[in-house]
Amino acid sequence: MSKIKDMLTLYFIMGSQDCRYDPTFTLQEAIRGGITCFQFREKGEGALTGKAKEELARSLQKVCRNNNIPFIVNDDLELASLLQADGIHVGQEDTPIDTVVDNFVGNYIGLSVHTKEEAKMASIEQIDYIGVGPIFSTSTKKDAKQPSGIETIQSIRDADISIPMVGIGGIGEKNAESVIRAGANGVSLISAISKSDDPYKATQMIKRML
Ligand code: 3NM
Repeated sequence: MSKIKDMLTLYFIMGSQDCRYDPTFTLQEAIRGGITCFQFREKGEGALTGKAKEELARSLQKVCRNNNIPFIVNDDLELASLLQADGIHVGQEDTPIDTVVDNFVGNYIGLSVHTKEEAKMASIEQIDYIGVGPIFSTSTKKDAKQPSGIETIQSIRDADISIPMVGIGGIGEKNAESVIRAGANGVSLISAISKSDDPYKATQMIKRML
């Protein structure tokens, strides 16, 4: 399997606003439990900004580097470039994808899509993977769209769109396997790990399902 597909298997996303415990500890535990990629998404109510955001990003990046886990920055081209992050991820309403493609020099560019039509428009030459969501209902992203179920993933695969793909939104131990079975290369998730009583155990349980 290709490197990017392996990397997408268990893709953990979080920012300080999502964490029950200290973010650096949470990330360390998630890595110990078996995540394959990390996205720093400092966004929404209570999120850090400016220097505090940068400092947290640097500390999380260090944890990733020490453990050979790719470090992806969500929708902040300046920070991603400053830190020489491994990748950047943007949504449909974030920094325009063309601006990201023209300016980001790291390895991976990810794009969020919500429909098969948006997936069709994602150029495989320019984008390394797509995040498809929300699959199930989520309370983590306040402006998330209506959940689509696994059908969107199936319809993207049925349309022979071969770009690497992860599902997102409301994914946890009980439904992760169904997302993979529908055709995704991996699952991405926030609260199932970041808000768990035991982020290490929660990660391990999800990893076993994949
Ligand atoms: N993007 P949780 S849903 C960040 O639909 C994000 O594009 C989504 O959080 C999308 O795993 C979502 O806690 C939140 O449900 C995912």
